[in-house]
Amino acid sequence: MEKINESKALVIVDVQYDFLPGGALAVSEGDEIIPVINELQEKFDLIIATQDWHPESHQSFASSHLGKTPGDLIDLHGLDQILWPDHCVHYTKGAQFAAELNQTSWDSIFQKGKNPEVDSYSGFFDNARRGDTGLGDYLQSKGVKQVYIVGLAQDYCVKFTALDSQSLGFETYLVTDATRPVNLSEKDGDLALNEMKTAGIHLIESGEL
Ligand code: VGL
Ligand code: ZN
Repeated sequence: MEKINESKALVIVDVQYDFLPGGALAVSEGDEIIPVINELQEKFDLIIATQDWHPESHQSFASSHLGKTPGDLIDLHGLDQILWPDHCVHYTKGAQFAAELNQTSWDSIFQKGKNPEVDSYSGFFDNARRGDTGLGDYLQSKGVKQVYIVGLAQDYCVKFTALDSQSLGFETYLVTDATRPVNLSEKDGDLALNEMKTAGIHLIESGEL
């Protein structure tokens, strides 16, 4: 397959067991994107993965707050925080990448969510926009101009990664058949698509690449 020139990077967001069917924070049909991503990878010379990587007792976990359950909303150090089931606890199986996902051509992995006091949906910055994973500088140092985003979940980590990518000046593409929403509310996935489109992110299908 023809490789796209090197100014393009593929960013694979959080394709980890806890976000797949049977996982702690399962995205329905999340597994269906894996073959699509594997085929897409052949078209990129630069491939990056992000990995949600939380310590036990992360403050985004409902279990860290007495009397709270997943889906509850709290104020966490001044930021709205949705509380999640325990997920992607570092070094556990749930935090591992799906074995079916081809990892042989990956150039780098950026972990996020390590600070227990702040959640981190984006692969670039934490939700307070203080912590920086280094992904932006890394892409810049490689001469990347266009960033293609795939992975989970469309309405959280994919959306915020795409919005940060676009705001950092990368021409950003969301590959819509290579992502799925968690849909805490049934319209969340569609709302996320609209939000990304409004921000100037290109919505494309894998067949267009
Ligand atoms: C994610 C909620 C909490 C995601 C990660 O990868 O979309 N969502 N942590
Ligand atoms: Zn998380």
